[in-house]
Amino acid sequence: MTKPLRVAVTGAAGQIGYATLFRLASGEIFGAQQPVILHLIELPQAQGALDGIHMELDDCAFATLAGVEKFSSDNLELAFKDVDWVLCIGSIPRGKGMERSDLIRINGPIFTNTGKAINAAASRDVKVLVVGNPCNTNCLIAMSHAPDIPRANWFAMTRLDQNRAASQLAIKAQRPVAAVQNVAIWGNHSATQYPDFMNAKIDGQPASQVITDHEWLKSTFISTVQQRGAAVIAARGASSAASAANAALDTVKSLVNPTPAGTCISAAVLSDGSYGVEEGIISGFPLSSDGKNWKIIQGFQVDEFSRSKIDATINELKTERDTVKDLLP
Ligand code: NAX
Repeated sequence: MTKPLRVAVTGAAGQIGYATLFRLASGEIFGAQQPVILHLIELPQAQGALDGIHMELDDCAFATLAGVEKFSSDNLELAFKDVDWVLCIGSIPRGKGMERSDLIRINGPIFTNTGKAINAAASRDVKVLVVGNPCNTNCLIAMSHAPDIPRANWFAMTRLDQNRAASQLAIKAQRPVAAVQNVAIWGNHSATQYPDFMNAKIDGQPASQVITDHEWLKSTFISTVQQRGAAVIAARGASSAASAANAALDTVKSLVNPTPAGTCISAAVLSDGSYGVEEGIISGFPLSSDGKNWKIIQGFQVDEFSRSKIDATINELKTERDTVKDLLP
């Protein structure tokens, strides 16, 4: 029998965590022949909710679900024992009147502990996807505290931005979203991110040839994607949940399967200096995977307009890194 994969989800009882678990258990992400053991991790006060989720997982009778284990976040070494994947979703969301820098200071220590525990207990080949915001900088903190885990195994989530951008281009071009490919998200998962229409393709043609309203591409398109999270909150009264869970699962699927030629995956990874992005920060790049290893795709066009947008979002990431300097070993 195939050895089960152990997949840990922090914040498992939260709205994104809840929307993630059932699809992880169903066989959709790792395949119908790959058993999965879920490690559900929550704050001590949310353990009751995990019991309910466990019942629901049992009630789905998923053939690929080989086990459910529940853990409190105050014993992370136990929670991460031998795990192959960690989805770091649990964190404190931004409250009213809270600045981004306040959030970094509140959530930063969570990721210090997360990194240390992953380093101590997880599989040596563990892959980590950080969703909890500010996800790029939280990923940097956790990675910095896990010196024994390869740097290539750390990701922060920009896939929701990529999916949002692809949909906006499809709507504008009046084409199905499947016709839109190669959309990169550069920099930070924040309102400074740069959704790159310059290298995007629609039906294999440059998006800027299919969509001739270049003013729309340079202004409305970018700001719509940058502000989409806030627009969902304003309309729904709660932040993106199912779409965020979907994006986390899309990220995992895209990394464990080969990337089709002519397309890219969007995720934030440790910069190696590609495209002039300062080394040592976690930035969104266009990636491709062979199903095991990924690389930053080279050769994307970066003109003066894109350069200024990329520089702005990288500057924000540098500021975030400086805000948490004392949390980086
Ligand atoms: P919820 O508040 O619904 O759920 C968070 C859960 O995490 C709660 O159940 C809480 O008990 C738990 N938690 C808090 N601290 C924890 C810790 N130290 N260990 C384990 N669990 C802990 O938030 P939700 O809507 O699920 O959002 C989760 C995170 O995703 C937030 O930080 C949010 O900002 C971030 N997002 C990131 C996105 C991205 O694209 N990267 C988009 C969606 C989302 O906004």
